[in-house]
Amino acid sequence: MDSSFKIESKLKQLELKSRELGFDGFGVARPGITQAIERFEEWLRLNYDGEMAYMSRGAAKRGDLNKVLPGVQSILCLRSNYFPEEKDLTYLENHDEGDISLYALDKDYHDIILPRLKELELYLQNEFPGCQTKVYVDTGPVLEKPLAQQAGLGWIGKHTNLITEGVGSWFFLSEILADVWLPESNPAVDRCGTCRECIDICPTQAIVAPYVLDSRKCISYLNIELKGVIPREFRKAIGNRVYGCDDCQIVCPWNSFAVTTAETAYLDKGNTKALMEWIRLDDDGFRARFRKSPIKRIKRRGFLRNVAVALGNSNDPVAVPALVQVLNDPEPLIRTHVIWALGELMGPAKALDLVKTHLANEKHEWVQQEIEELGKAV
Ligand code: B12
Ligand code: SF4
Repeated sequence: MDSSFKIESKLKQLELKSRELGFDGFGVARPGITQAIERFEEWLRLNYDGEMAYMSRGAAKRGDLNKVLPGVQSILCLRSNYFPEEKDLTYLENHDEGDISLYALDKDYHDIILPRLKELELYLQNEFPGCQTKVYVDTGPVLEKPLAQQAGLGWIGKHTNLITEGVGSWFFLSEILADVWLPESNPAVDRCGTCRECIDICPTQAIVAPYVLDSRKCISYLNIELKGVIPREFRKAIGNRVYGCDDCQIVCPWNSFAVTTAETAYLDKGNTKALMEWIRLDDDGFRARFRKSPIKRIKRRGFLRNVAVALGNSNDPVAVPALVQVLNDPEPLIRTHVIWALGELMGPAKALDLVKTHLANEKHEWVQQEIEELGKAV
């Protein structure tokens, strides 16, 4: 068995290796996070996961990491800064541009982080021959935030993102589970204090209590995770956000410490954000533009659904002809939101006339319902 001195020195080497690979935060947690698991189960009971079935499907594993990696003793938690540029709430006034969350401006972080994580895993396996490991970034059945808090990487803020003192919250989390014992770090302490900026700014009141998020109301859920129709009650509040939402983090005072990432894969490469161009994207155009971006996940139909909502919120009638062009789109999800957008821009009576001429034989229930709603507003 290794002496504790040897283990400490191996841990130091691992941390150095992680820095070399571009990780900017490193710590070790034990698998037992009882209180977080209880809170997670309560969150599921309240249906705050909405339609993210993978959250309840993976609940048993999330609640017991032994089911993920038998004999797991240590979780190596890692932080990766993605902060590309300063952002304030004035983006909301830019009605002809769609807003993409800072984490998704360029390359997909899963593709950037996973190979590095695997390299670090290999390094760990060489240091501890025969050890069993698993690596995850975002998509694994792992409660990443409470583990990272235990590993001293930061505390879960009232907006429910992890915040690091002197760093902020613009980073990704990832981890290596291992069946070897590594000395654990000191957990981070909550420094939110009396601040409630994130709760008050949230456009949809999704932070229903400090530290509690009802995903069903969060714009990041509505425009990324939700596959179907965005409930009408949230469409105005979504504004021009077409992928995710950053507001609760923009107003967080701890993010005044954020420094630009050294990782060029996350920087804004100056691609167009013009809603009028995006609404015209066909399948090939969408694939070509977003092939390497996390946005590919929501496919053209999800993206154009969001673009239609943003155009509906633009107050700019110039968008009407472009929207009419996709009124007959084969995807009912797109047709539905285009009808809503036309109602917002033209008024319900004119929009209804137009829609009736274009979609006289409409059969899909989502679209029929949207036309009905327009009729009710006349
Ligand atoms: C599901 C999910 C979502 C859902 C739900 C978010 C959520 N709060 O859970 C949606 C789609 C809304 C979402 C949105 C976003 N996400 Co997300 N998401 C996840 C995912 C896959 C699981 C999170 C989870 O387990 N939720 C379960 C619930 C129960 O957790 P929770 O809300 O944090 O609740 C905990 C605490 O708040 C606490 N708690 C509850 N009550 C109380 C009471 C008190 C008094 C206290 C102290 C604590 C406390 O206990 C709970 C359990 O630990 C993780 C990746 C992963 N595998 O972990 C990424 C992850 C959390 N997401 C991430 C990101 C970047 C985002 C967005 C910022 C993206 C964007 N810009 O649009 C937004 C942020 C929205 C927000 N305000 O949280 C990052 C966060 C990085 C960070 N700094 O924390 C993660 C870690 C992905 C990654 N690998 O980097 N996400
Ligand atoms: S991401 Fe946006 S909608 Fe979601 S909790 Fe934060 S401010 Fe609210």
